Amino acid sequence: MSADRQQDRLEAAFLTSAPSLKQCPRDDIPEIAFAGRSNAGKSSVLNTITGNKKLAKVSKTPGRTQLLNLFSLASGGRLVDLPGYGYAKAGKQAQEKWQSAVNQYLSHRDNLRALVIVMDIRHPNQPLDQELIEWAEASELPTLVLLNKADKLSFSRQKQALSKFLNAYPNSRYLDALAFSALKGTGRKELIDRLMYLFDRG
Ligand SMILES: Nc1nc2c(ncn2[C@@H]2O[C@H](COP(=O)(O)OP(=O)(O)O)[C@@H](O)[C@H]2O)c(=O)[nH]1
Ligand SMILES: [Mg+2]
Repeated sequence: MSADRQQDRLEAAFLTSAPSLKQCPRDDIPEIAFAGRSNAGKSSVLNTITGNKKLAKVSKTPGRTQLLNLFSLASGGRLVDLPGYGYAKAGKQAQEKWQSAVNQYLSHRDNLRALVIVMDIRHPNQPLDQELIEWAEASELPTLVLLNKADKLSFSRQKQALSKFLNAYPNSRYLDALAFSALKGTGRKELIDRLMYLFDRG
């Protein structure tokens, strides 16, 4: 991997979709997983850091939305797009399926290095987000929250939302957050640097 090389986008290619942990490829390459409520902008975030609009198209393919979508980075490492949670129209069964696939992956994937949780900055820290954050903290898994759609708020409101969010977790040692805008590119460079750092520290 290339700690010394500054990157302004992560070159990525679709690797495979897996319905559950069992069908995931061998865990010999470090992975960083992306999670979040449906519509928070997870696909848009992946697009903006990879500079590839086709990536999200892959995860939007009907039937693939309930799958774990894996992308290989040219610089080494993989990004894993986890199925979005909390979609109101998804039935109870679909929600349970999400939970079991995601729980399995998060709990047992040995090459998982970090978690990125995408939230809408206007409605952050919903119950399922909180559950995931508390689980990650207990698991000592580095977690970066993106308060996405920051372009919807003034700069001072963004700062406010960010401190309010972080103040909700005063004792967390593994959590950090950034105001982000997939639309405007806010936080993009910082996210790429942090991902590279998380991969490099192995
Ligand atoms: N204003 C704004 N809209 C965004 C941003 N990111 C995503 N969206 C919009 O939010 C909606 C859901 O985005 P998508 O990436 O499909 O969310 P996903 O379900 O989490 O993958 C789409 O209409 C996007 O265009 C952002 O940073 N700013
Ligand atoms: Mg998506």
